[in-house]
Amino acid sequence: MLAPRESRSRDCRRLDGLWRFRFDPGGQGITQAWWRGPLPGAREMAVPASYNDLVTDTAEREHVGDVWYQRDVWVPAAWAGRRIVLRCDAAAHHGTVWAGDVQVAEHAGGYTPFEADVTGQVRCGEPVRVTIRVGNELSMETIPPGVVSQGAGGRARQRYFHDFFHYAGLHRSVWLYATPPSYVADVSVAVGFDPATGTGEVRWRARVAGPGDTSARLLAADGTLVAEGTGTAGVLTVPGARPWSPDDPYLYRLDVGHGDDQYPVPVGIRTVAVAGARLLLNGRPVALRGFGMHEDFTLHGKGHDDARMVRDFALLEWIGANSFRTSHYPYAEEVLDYADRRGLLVIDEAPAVGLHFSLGHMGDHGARTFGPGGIGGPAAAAHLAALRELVARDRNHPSVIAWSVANEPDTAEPGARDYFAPLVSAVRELDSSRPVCLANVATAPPDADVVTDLFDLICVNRYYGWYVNSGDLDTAERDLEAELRAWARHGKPILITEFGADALPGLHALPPVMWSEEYQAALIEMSVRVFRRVPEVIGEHVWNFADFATAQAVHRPGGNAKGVFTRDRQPKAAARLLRDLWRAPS
Ligand code: GCB
Repeated sequence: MLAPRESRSRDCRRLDGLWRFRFDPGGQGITQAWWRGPLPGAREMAVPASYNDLVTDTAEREHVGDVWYQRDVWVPAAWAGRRIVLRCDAAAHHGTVWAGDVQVAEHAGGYTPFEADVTGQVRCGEPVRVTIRVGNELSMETIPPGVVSQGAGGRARQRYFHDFFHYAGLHRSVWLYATPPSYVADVSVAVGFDPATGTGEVRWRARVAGPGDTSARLLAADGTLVAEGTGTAGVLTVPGARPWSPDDPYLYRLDVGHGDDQYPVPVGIRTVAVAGARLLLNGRPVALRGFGMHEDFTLHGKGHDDARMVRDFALLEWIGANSFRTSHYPYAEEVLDYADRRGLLVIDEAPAVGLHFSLGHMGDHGARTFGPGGIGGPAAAAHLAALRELVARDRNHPSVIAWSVANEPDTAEPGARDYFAPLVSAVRELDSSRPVCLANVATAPPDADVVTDLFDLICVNRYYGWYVNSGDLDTAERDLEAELRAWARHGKPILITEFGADALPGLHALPPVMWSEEYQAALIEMSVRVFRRVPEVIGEHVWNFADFATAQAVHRPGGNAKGVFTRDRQPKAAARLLRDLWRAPS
């Protein structure tokens, strides 16, 4: 689905700001048709933002069920005769949208956009009432999964198996935008680059609607025309192409035209491939340095925030990182646009997290994940839909170098193979140009895991020195190396997608002990030393970039403290260590 972008033919209005808002603990909104008039008993709520940390009442912060957002929007008179679209970038985790009295869209999944043509429901020059119902209930049929139960006072409680707070609300912008009646509906771009000749290739395929001619024009960053073609699909050759890379994130622009419509797609010409145990970018081995991150910030929760994003990228540059994983869900499109421009390499992850019901602190010891009563067909269908939407949304971003289909599912269970094999094939069919991976969990080591051969990269999350060998970095060093050498037998590149330790900012200890800033730094230093000894290891992503909110738990003081930056984005001791390691000339 195309992101809203301004062009000579398109007008976009972000509907950010204060909306009328109401909790719906009794689920009356539907029976009382709250969309038919001004939302009864409404207060105001900020969009985009999670609502959870903006309220002062526990039952509201931890509310399970629907909330309602509403506002009146003026439809510009100048939009008469145009196609008008209402789009929601993210309704976490289930959204239903009405324009006036008419339901125009419904969507499951909290991290991908959806939209509706509302031309027939609005009058130009008049306001339209936009109402959005947002639900946050998880089940065994949703991705991620969760369980709702009845607590004291008849209040619903929700339990989930992932280690980040289940924020909810309108986390990203809502838009009203206009295009000509004949328009570009979708564009997919595939690029090629031959390092030997310096020739680039840009293949485009457009879906269009309405009468008109279709064309594609590739422009250099300074606006000069590089190549052009006509029709809904074609190949443009770019002799002497300037390839996109972290050192030089050069972007061309592909203007796709149809009738009077014009849609601009930023294009980076680059290739990604796996060759033996190497990951190649533009034909050259690349080593990944960076983090698993979260969309998480004080007050905003998971609400997209440009200011936070700019700070995060400034810190990534400061510390010498070249990559990150969108753990554990697709991030806002603004983040990928920015990564394209800043030259960050992104592992783009589906929101499939917590598919491991027996995992220590998150689940019930011994519980099965895949099969009756657990994850089965409906969850697989939701997972497939999430993957389709992920690839459809993000495939044109040069920054995206791999798809991660899930984080830490129980891949030691035999049922995991039947579950994942079709999903991996589907992703490959949707996009054959990027490696596919899955972040492996510690309970599925090389001799127990049943899915690794399905993937191009071996991604492992490991906590030697923290959850195992707690406080004993010497034994941790031995055991980490032994396990990585076992994974190396697959002959594939290994990326450590998580390693790290909690550190309470300001807690110091000499010699280092767990929870101190020094211990976190020492564990990271030890781990990196091991990674450098195993040639198949092509990258390291520390868990986590910054401290983040989680569900309340005895081992989560104020949330997860594995950030090398605090939640307000100031460095802990480990940040300085990483800066020295990653910025040192190699
Ligand atoms: C993991 C998970 C991540 C957690 C982390 C931790 O393995 O993938 O979501 O936050 O461990 O800190 O326990």
